[in-house]
Amino acid sequence: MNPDFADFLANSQQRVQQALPALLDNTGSEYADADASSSLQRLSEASIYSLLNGGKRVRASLVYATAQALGHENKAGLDEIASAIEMIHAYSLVHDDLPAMDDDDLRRGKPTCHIAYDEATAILVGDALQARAFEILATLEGVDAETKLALIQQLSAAAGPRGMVGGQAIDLAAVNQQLDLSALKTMHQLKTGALIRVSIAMSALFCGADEQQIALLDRYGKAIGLSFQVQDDIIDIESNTETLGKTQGADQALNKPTFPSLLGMTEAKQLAQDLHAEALQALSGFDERAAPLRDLSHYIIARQH
Ligand code: GRG
Repeated sequence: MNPDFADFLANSQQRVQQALPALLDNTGSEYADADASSSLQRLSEASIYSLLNGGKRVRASLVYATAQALGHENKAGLDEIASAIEMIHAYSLVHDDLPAMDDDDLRRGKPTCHIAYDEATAILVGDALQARAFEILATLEGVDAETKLALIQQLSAAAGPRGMVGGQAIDLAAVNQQLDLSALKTMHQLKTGALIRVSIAMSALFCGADEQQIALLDRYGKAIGLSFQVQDDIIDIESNTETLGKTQGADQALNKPTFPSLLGMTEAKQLAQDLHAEALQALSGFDERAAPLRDLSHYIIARQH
C-alpha cells in the first residue's frame, strides 16, 4: 500500500470512528426514566459493540475520497453522511449474521451481536441503527431541505428493496440454487454494490458535483461495488478465518453460488481486474485529487479481509 493511501485510509477510519459515538447516543428522550433504564443502556451497549468494533470503513472512506476528488474534503457534514452509511452497513451485518439469515458466530474477529448479547437485542440493534442513520441525515445542520431530502432518498433506495434488502432476499433464496453470471451480478450489485455505490453518489451530490462528474463517479461506484463482492468471494475461499475475522468458507458451506464457483478462480480474479480497470477508466478525466478513489479501487481487489 503506498504511504499516501495508507495515511488517507487511517485518517478516514479515525475521522468516522471519532464521529460515530456522539451520533449514536440514544439518550435525551423526553422521558428521563427511559434514559436511565437498563434496557436502553443494553441496547446502546450492543449498538456500540456492533458499530465501533473495527471494520475497514470502506464506505466512509469512499465518502471522503469522493469529496477530495471534488476539492471538498473538509466540508462540514461529511462525517455525518459517512456515519449514517456506516450505521446502515453495521445494521446489515448484524441482521445478516442472525440465525434466520447467514447464522454466523464471528464478525470482525469477535462474537456476532446475537452471540455476545441475544437475538432480540441484535434485531433491535439493526432497527435502531437504521432509524438513527436517517435521523442523522434529516437533521444535518446548515444543509438545505432539498439536499437533505435527496440524501435520504438516495440512501433509502440503496438500502431498501431495490437495493441491499432486495439483494439479500435474492441471496437467501439462492442457497442450493444455480444462478447464471448475469443473475449473480445483479444479486451482488443490489446486496453489496448498492451501498458502496451510494456512498460515492451521496458525497458527490453533497459536494455539488456537476451532472457529468456525477455520471462518471457513478460508473466508478458501480464497478467497485461489484469488484468488492468478487474479491469477497475469492477471499472466502483463499483466506482464513483469523484474517477474515469471519468464518472462512461460509458461502461454500451454505452451498451459495459465487463468482469462483461459476467462473473458476482464474476468471474470477480476471473479472476483479477488469472491474478495477473500468473504475480507473471512469476516473480518467479527474486530476490527482482523485488518487484516493483510484487507490481504493485497487485496495478493494487486493484486500485479504
Ligand atoms: C440483512 C438487510 C440485510 C442485508 C444484509 C450486505 C449484506 C446484506 C450482508 C453482508 C453479507 C456479506 C458478508 C457480504 C459480503 C460483502 C460484504 C458486505 C462484506 C462486509 O463488508 P466489509 O468487508 O465489512 O466492508 P467491514 O467489517 O470491514 O465493515
